[in-house]
Amino acid sequence: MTKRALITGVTGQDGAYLAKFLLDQEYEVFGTYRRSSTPNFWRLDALAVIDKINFLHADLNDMASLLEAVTVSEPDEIYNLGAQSFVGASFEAPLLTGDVDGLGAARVLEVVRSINPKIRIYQASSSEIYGNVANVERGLTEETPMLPVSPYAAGKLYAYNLVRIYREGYGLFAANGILFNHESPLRGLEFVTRKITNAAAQISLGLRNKLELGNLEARRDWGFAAEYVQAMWKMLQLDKPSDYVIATGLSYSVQDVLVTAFESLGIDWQKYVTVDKRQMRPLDVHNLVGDSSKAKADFDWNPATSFKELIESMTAADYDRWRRRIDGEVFPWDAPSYPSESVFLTRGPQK
Ligand code: NAP
Ligand code: G4F
Repeated sequence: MTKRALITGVTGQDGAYLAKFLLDQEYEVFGTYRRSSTPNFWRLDALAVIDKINFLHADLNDMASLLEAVTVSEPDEIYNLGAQSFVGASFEAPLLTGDVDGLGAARVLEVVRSINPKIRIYQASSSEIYGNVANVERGLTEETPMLPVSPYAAGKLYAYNLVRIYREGYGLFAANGILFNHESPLRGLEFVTRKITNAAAQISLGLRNKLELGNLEARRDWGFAAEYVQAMWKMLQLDKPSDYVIATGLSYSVQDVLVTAFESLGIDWQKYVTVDKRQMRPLDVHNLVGDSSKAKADFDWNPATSFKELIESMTAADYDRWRRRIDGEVFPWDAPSYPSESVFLTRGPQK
């Protein structure tokens, strides 16, 4: 029988890759979207899945909309990817971030507990929840204590704990994926990797001449998003739910991203980059390295794309996009597209 999956945050980077992966596995895919004044379906358009998803209007702040989305879609699996996902912005909007990232997950769990406790839930947890713990180089595991240093991470830690509580207390099949940073050409432009690869492409084509960044010394464990969404799915196919670290095991600095991106286009980053204090956070995580031995042992997950391949492919994609735009080509993200009306599911009038 065809399995049904509901993805919150289907319009985001991971939502788009996961939707494509699940469609390739012959799932029927339902995805929640938020109404916005400008259509925001460009990633789904870029992956050619825009008309294969059933869209439901729902917001993690709105319990009624989540109840409706789960009732209508009748999913076997829910992937809760929706979030205010930008750590920097969480310092500007701590209450909203806590509501969406923390309480939003609680709402999803409550809806499942009350409607159909057999639905399996994936919760998008994050390596940010560790904060600045000691001995990072050994690799952070599922057992490492967590000490968040941002409102984003505090909200995600609340959600992480609630997943564990609902699993142990109510017997729900709920799993936390503690994913370390993962990137792609579909990454939002505000995140540091894509900010750099996009700027490097523009600089090399003469479209801009400076790039302002914050903390160049911060280190992260960066992998490729399309590989990470497969781990999400694998976690929900196990006999028993658990929490899993998903990471490459290697960390690189923001400066390493700069060097790799600019060198791949034959330019010297030092001529263009300045440090802008406004890009610094009140608190920042200095270094993150994950150890995904448990994921390897339980469901044979391994990252395949190296840091260099990842940053070079993102830079090449940005360069190609700007080059073709100069030549007059129009892209999905330039001319916002909208799914065909038939894929929108609405409540409609009462029968
Ligand atoms: P993303 O590109 O920023 O996508 C976030 C998604 O959440 C978007 O679809 C967004 O919708 C949606 N959203 C925002 N507020 C919402 C709300 N109130 N109700 C419902 N949906 C809402 O993030 P991502 O990189 O794909 O990450 C996916 C998830 O994994 C997030 O929970 C993130 O915190 C977590 N995570 C990401 C990483 C990473 O490195 N990428 C690592 C660890 C954990 P709009 O399109 O309408 O804004
Ligand atoms: O790219 P970032 O904004 O990602 P961050 O904060 O690590 O968060 C991402 O990964 C988390 C998993 O660990 C996710 F949970 C979260 O949703 C998100 O996807 O920043 C990376 C580092 C930080 O230390 C930041 O201070 O880069 C530093 N940085 C330096 N200059 C900058 C900049 N970050 C951004 N966004 N912009 C800069 O100009």
